[in-house]
Amino acid sequence: MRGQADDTQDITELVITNYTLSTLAKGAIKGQTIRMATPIALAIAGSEASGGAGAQTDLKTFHELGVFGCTALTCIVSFDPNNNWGHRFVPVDPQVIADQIEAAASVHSHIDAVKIGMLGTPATIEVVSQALDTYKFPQVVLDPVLICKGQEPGAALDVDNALRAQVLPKASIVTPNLFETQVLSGRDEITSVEQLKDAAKAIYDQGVPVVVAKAGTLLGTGTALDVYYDGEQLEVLEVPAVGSERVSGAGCTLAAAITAQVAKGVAPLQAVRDAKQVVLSAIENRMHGNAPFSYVYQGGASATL
Ligand code: PXL
Repeated sequence: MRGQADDTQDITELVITNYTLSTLAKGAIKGQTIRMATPIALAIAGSEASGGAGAQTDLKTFHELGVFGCTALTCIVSFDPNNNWGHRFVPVDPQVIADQIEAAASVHSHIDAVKIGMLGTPATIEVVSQALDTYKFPQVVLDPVLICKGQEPGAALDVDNALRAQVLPKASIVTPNLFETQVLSGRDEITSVEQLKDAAKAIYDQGVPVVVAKAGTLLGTGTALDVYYDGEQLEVLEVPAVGSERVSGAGCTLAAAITAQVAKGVAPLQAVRDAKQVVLSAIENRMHGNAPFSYVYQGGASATL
């Protein structure tokens, strides 16, 4: 009976593959077989050559969750094996960033959600902020990576201020880690769940509709703990901690998985719950190489051939 033209047919009998709520609403013509558009997510993020973090991680996460991924690279990070694995950081020319966003937004008929990762310089923040105004993407998930190892410490404050002023107000969801939560909320210290909740509310008060303040394992709860706040719901989300060592790319994976889920039309709280499971799996399947840190792998659970 699937897809037969018949005006008694219920919409639930239609063949529906991947969909977003908006395309479902536009395409749902009673009695027709319809193939819904694949959700598309754009990562505006840095390249991290080893593949454990940044745009490479974002793409793998989108793919794992059935979302078509595209990227606009903001910087090139190369870990330095001869200098304590510091980050060699090269910003991409702002015009080239604008060109990439234009290309992605023009090639695709729709972009359902954008993930913003490492921006790194005030000039990059400026051009990304302009692009958000131009393209008005329906969902913007901001992972507010403030600074990376190897950048000038003096540059940190400029990046922090520019991000807060120009990109934070355009985000639909923001996912700061404990340090970033402290900086964005202006709190001196966050050592308890109550303080984390208070800081999440302070960031929400700056105009971000959904705040996911991540403590990870740092509050000593024995879990990976995040606070979710959307102005109404205040939830403490916990999954079992897998060890206590920091795994590179976990934050990128969380924000990318949230992006993929909201691109499909999943509501924010559920998207964050789903994303925590994705991160848990990526950490359980983490890789160990020659560097003194491990790094997430999103494909470990799904490889079958
Ligand atoms: O995990 C934060 C991060 C984000 N983006 C890029 C990175 C890193 C950390 O190394 O290199 C490009």
